[in-house]
Amino acid sequence: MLQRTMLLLVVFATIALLHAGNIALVQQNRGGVELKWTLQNVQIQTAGEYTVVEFDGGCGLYAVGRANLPSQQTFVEIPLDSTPLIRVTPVVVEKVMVQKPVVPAQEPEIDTVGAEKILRRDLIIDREFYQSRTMFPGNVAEVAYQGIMRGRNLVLLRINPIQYIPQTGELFIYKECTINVDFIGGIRSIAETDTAMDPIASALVLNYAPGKVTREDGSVDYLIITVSALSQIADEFAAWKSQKGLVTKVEIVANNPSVGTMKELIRKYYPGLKYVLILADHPQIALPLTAGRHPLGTERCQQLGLPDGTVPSDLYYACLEGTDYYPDIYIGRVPANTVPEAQILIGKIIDYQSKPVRGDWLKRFLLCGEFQYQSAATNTAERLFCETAFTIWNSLKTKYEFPSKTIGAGSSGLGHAEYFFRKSVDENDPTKPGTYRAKIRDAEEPVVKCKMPAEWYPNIVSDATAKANTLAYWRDGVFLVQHRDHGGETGWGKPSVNATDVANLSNGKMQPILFSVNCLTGAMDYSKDCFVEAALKNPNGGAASAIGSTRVSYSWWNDRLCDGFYTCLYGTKIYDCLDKDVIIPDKPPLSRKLGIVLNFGKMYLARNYPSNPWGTSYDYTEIEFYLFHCIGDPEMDIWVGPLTDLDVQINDGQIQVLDQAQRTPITAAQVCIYGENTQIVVQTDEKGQCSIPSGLKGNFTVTITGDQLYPYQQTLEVK
Ligand SMILES: [Ca+2]
Ligand SMILES: [Ca+2]
Repeated sequence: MLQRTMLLLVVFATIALLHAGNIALVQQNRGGVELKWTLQNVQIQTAGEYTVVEFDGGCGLYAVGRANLPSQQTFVEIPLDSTPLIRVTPVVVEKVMVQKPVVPAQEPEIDTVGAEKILRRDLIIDREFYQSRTMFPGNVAEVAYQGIMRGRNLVLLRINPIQYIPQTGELFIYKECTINVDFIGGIRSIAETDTAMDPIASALVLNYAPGKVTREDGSVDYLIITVSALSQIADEFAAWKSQKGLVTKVEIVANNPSVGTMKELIRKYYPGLKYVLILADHPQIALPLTAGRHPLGTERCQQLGLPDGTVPSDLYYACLEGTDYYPDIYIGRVPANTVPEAQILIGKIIDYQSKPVRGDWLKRFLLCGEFQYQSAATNTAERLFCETAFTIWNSLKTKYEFPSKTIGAGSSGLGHAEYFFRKSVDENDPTKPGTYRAKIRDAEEPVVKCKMPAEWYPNIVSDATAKANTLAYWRDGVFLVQHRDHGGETGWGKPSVNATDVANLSNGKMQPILFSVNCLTGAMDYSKDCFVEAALKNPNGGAASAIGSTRVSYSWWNDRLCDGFYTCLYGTKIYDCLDKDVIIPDKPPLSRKLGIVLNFGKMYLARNYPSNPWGTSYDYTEIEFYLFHCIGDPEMDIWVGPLTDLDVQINDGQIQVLDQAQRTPITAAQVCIYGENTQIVVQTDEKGQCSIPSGLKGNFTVTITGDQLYPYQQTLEVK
């Protein structure tokens, strides 16, 4: 029998103090996990006709038309062969009465250029819901989603600590409870997989255990799929990957293979397979349209000039286990139509990885976006674009050089004496979500309760100025381009940099990685080169690889996605998403590999932002998973600063790797000895040393690589 203690406090209040919710792991055994939920306080405010309820780290449920109550989520791993049973034991529950109805969730805003002028959006209210006496959402803890991520059976556990009876205005607030997730029917244990997705699981899974499966020798790490016309370039790329130490295989398919053929081909190599690269543009190898319908629907998609409501996506090929949308491998596409295009695209990727240009361009970070203001308050943000740029700058300002004056704004947004980020509650439109960044909302310095720090104001300039500065800064060399704003197939909203601009950039071999986090700029199936393709196919500049979306994507969701990218690239010790209760263990950088950064961003989004499962088919998180693509090599390390040059000595069967400048040993560098039908991969030890296995004879290539190490390569003759 469970001992149940319930303390029911009745509090009549319309405003309470802040703040935080927290899920903690209490214990785990073979039968399940026990968690403790605590919620210190809840913010309840009246705004216009509505009541807005929030707590730090909480996020609205987005059941469109119904009360947008905050929830919080975490991933719990359960054995592959078990199902979860959730039990909740409440300890402290408080009751609050509210006079005005809790604000109804609306469809989220989209990041498409000009969409506001084209699409009319009526307020959606589910009247039947607001007259109901049924407790909503109904379950204090529930399985929000369940999916398999490469052998890990992940339960997305949602805590709904605020329960609401719409007709009476009663809110029941669960301030403390014990939550058990029992594993029913399983005999296996968790983490029965390899380490390929440990960077993601280690940060996002509450009961994380490292992967413990070792794959068989010879299982393929990296699969390149291409058409026969491009096979020679695929082979050149495979040679580089093999030298680096990945077991790499090229598969040739007939032009425009069926989706089923492609998926079967990939399945042949799973579960050993980690990376897939599709070397061919749409439709030579078509983007699958199997991702279901866009939440906007066919009619509204067509109003925006799109062919229909489909969502073309390579994610379909990465979902190999389960019936879920959690990818099980890292996938990318190099969208070449012809041999010359493939030579440019693959040539840039190999150069980036094998012989990057040294210099200060690796310290220059191009950050740009928009200050989109409210029509009722033109010095206050309507979206989070500018805030997301600020959040990135705030964490990285001491590491890099940033441009100024690259945040574009319309004329009414210019020249104000002070500026504000988006507030948590918009008095002018309480149905629109506010900022989720509690540290911006509450901070005294430098951001005073949503006010931008004064040093940030000068960044806000006209679109023409922002565009000129963005292009000039890019041309002079940057290692990363971060854009968060609106987009269309052939360009950004603000700064209004377009495909022609990036096709003509002359930044030469200083090739950045491009994070184009907006709508449609990665529409590889567009009739011409889309924006991202134009940047990548530029032989004299542009970018080396990118992340971009194939269709219309969502504000707030896209901002969370960016938080995920930077959490992966820099770790929580450096990247602060300014949200007080997105609790991720203190982590160093998790991975710099482009495909891992993308998958991490998506899983981070899934954990921190709910989809919409209440009676509609719209799942905004799912759509974001399908939209965003790695357009380039998923295995490439993103250079995030000047690289460490290596001093390598090879003598008497021993390899010694030192930091050339510091003369200190480099540990955990990957050394690959390749040739004579042999591929040997070893790692340097704490002395920076490793041995060449005895018995080798012939001519080999020695390739030494590692995160932020300048790649080293030499030939080696063993007699
Ligand atoms: Ca899966
Ligand atoms: Ca294309």
